[in-house]
Amino acid sequence: MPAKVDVVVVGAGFAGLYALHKLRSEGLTVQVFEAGDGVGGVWYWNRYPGARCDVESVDYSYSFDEALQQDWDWSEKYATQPEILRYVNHVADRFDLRRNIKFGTRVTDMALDEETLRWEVQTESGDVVSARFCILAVGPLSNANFPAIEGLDSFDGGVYHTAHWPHEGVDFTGRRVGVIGTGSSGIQTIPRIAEQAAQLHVFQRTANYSVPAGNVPLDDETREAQKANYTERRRLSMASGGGSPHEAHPKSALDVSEEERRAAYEKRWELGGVLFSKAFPDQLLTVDANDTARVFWEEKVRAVIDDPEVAELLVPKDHPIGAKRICTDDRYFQTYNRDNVHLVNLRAAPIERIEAGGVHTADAYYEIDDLVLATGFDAMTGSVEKLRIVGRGGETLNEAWAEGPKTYLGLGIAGFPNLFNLTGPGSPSVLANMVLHSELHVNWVADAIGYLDAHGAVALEARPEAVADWVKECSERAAATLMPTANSWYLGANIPGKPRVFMPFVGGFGVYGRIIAEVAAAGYKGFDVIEE
Ligand code: N01
Repeated sequence: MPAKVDVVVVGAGFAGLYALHKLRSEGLTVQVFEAGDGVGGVWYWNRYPGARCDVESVDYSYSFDEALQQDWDWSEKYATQPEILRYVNHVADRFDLRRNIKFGTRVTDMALDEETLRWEVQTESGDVVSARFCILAVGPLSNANFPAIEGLDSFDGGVYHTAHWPHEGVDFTGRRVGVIGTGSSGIQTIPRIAEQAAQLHVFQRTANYSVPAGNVPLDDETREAQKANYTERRRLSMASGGGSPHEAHPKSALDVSEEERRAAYEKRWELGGVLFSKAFPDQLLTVDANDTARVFWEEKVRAVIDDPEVAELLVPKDHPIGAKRICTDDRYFQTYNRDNVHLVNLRAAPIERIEAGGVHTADAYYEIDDLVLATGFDAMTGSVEKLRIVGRGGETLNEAWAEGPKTYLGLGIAGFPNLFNLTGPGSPSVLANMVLHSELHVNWVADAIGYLDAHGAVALEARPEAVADWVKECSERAAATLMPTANSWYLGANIPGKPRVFMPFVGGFGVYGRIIAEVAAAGYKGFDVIEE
């Protein structure tokens, strides 16, 4: 491995792999470090049964290479984790990416040399590399949240976090399984575990909205039609709110007749997937509009749950539909009709402690053989903050972000020149299709590097006032929606002590793309372009 490179990239998921490919194609030397033993990032780690993407496979795939998108055949509308991992591995081989990736290697430190404006990057394995640019491609949902439940360490059986699933899989046949958590991961895995386990107890703290995924196999005709239309599909995606070619109903949910509204929701319900939360443009803007979707959802879900008391517990009461990431499922609510599945309401009786053989809640004891933690992530900032990044004046990134993440356009951080954070706070991030988002960010960074070189400049650094304005703009845009009204991980609400700041840019993927393009076209307005 060279001691000096142009760019160090941290992470070999979708963003890191494309950063390597793109920047290497521009003639730069690139070194990628990846903690896992293979490519794929979140898709490398999250191997729990039922793991599947909630963005259509045809959209959740790279657009940068026409031959790649024409050659690859997705087998289902929503790809499973194994299929996505096969795809990412195919991309790594096809573009010969592995030779610049060091696997099984966690970056620990990044320190700025204020004289040269180069970064010294260190890894847990003792590597030390000097880089002009650093790209953080660590992913917004990669730092698993292990709940601080008393006695968890003393549990005798298997403990499996959905985000760190054993590669060899887990056989729950004949076992008494407990699942803690009913977010997207829990909701996907619970039906699959229920099919295998002898008994399944689901420990639910907060009920969640989920819609049927509507997954179907793709036939040749559909694939051909999609491929024939790929250019247009990508164009629409790049201009869209969330990075896939979706158009909401043109009118407010409140400006249409009951019949028309119902038909629109019915259509989205039949199509399946997360876009149910975007059927009407104002669904996430006013409670009245949101209520129309919520009531429709509730009617649909209550109808498939046999026991009305269980249904009552499964219907969320505390947040508007879509204000937390809406989940998608394959017969999740129907799973509670099975004799071997039991819902435990932690709101009525919280978990008090875990013992060797089971879980104690305030009013009962449950004998459990295996525990599944579907307890999510320290999202958006968690993986960045695990690195010790020291910028100007010896300030660490964690100090700079003590009150919440502060970026300009999500990409630049004042005091940390030439350090680019991809798909994180201050960008649409988790609200958009992460593959196209990664491409958008990497292309922007590649252009920025090209601009610096063309102008004989050494570094790009966000100005403090641009950061302050962007943080304000992001928070004002969020406040104009219902999004901050839920206790979601978008706000850091799931991690005790984390500052409560709405982290993603809610203004839409297409709008964001235009903003960052305009900044670049204006000579990187809001950034200092530092000359030698
Ligand atoms: O995590 P989550 P996730 N005691 O944070 C509960 C993406 N994703 O891994 O709400 C008891 O949503 C917690 O309860 P509460 C997607 O963006 C996508 O499921 O805090 N319970 C909650 O129920 C998603 O939003 C896909 O009260 C505890 C659950 O654990 C994001 O990843 C698939 C607890 C955590 O839910 C995160 O989803 C999977 C405790 N101490 C993930 N601590 C697809 O593409 C936490 N909980 C389909």
